[in-house]
Amino acid sequence: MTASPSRILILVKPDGVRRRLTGEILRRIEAKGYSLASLKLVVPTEEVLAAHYAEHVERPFYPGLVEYMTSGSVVAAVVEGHRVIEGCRSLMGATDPTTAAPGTIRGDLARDWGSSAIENLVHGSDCEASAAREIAIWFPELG
Ligand code: IDP
Repeated sequence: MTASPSRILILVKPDGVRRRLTGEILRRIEAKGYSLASLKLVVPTEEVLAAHYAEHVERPFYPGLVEYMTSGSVVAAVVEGHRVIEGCRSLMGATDPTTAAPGTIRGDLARDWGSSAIENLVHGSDCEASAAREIAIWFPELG
């Protein structure tokens, strides 16, 4: 018997949508073998971001992060598959795109533009608990 698939919340951030990389980012995730379960285009509110980035609200870079994340549309997706969190985190690469490994989404497609928030194209939940929490924030209709 196969274990039930894990889920992850993926966001193509505003720089990814603006640079027309949504298809490329989702293509890499699908090409790896994971499945899209839900998908939508949204302009996030500050309330959604405060919930999503609750661990960062007190950090000095938070105002810049909100400015970045509300600068345009975001594509939100629920992606499924066995060990999908590890798999997508590996595809995404490290937070800092300057040093993210070549071959990863951030390493291949993102760079530092000198802005106050690190623009790195994509978000992916870092563990099962975060994924459940973030999916409930971005897709309350699935609850
Ligand atoms: P992750 O997205 O790789 O999981 P987190 O540490 O959860 O990284 O940070 C969330 C997001 O906040 C990052 O993807 C990046 O856009 C931004 N960020 C993180 N650290 C900094 C920083 O030191 N300066 C500016 N922006 C940051």
